[in-house]
Amino acid sequence: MIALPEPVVMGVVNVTPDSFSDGGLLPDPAAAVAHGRRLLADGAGILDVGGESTRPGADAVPGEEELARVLPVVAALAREPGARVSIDTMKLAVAEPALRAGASYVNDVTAFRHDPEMAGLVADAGATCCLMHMLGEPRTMQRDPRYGDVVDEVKAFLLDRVEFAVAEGIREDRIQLDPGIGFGKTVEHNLRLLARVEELVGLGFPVVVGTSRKSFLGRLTGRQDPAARVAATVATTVMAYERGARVFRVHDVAETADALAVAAATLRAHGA
Ligand code: HH2
Repeated sequence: MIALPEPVVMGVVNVTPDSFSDGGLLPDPAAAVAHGRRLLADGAGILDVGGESTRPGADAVPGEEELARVLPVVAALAREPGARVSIDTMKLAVAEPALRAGASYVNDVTAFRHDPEMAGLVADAGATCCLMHMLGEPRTMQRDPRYGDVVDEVKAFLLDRVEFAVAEGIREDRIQLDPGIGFGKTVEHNLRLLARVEELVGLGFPVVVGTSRKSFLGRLTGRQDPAARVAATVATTVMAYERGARVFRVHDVAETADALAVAAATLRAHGA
């Protein structure tokens, strides 16, 4: 058995009125900062601050508004001891001030396709980035998504984006990859990507997985309320960790951190 790296929990801090599972819960920067602090105490290694929902059908948010939502939160959380802050944005005009305010990770769900200059920005800042697969764009991505072999197509896409990122000057050890669970995928596509996550791990970059509370888990369990999908989220997280995924983007940090601690200890015992 290969030794698995320590798992990292990326806690979601959505400063949005309309996110699919927690929109409007953090109405002002103070509430968002308090939430971020709680997630740190619960075991988050990275805090992912976002100001624009990417749920299917979501409307785009103007850059100035997105920036006004996230910047005070990024600045305050980056000052917390031990905090690593990620900016969840596809916009250069948001990522640039966020990096200056202390973020050190850029989570771009378009993998630099929306704003290709983001790659140079990340390279110059020496930040880490997450390159995520998405078929189409948030407004339309869930309209009948089709693939030949979803895993092969996601792999090919991610390798292409790695090539672009490296050509723009980003160091390979600053790149992480994400299959984009729920982004232009049916339930079956999501399950296939999770079942075969080791093929993505085989590309040689840390793999980020974000299943948290997503609708395919509701379809599988019958749970309409996203907040009731925590156990389902934890199940996918532990299985993906065992298959080699490294970073888990979740809303429910305490539950996920506990599950991963037990999973990691069990896997260590197997290798001992
Ligand atoms: N999922 C969401 C947003 N950002 N980033 C990465 N790297 N991977 C993901 O799976 C991912 C992501 C969607 O979740 P959430 O932030 O809760 O919802 P919304 O986009 O509605 O704000």
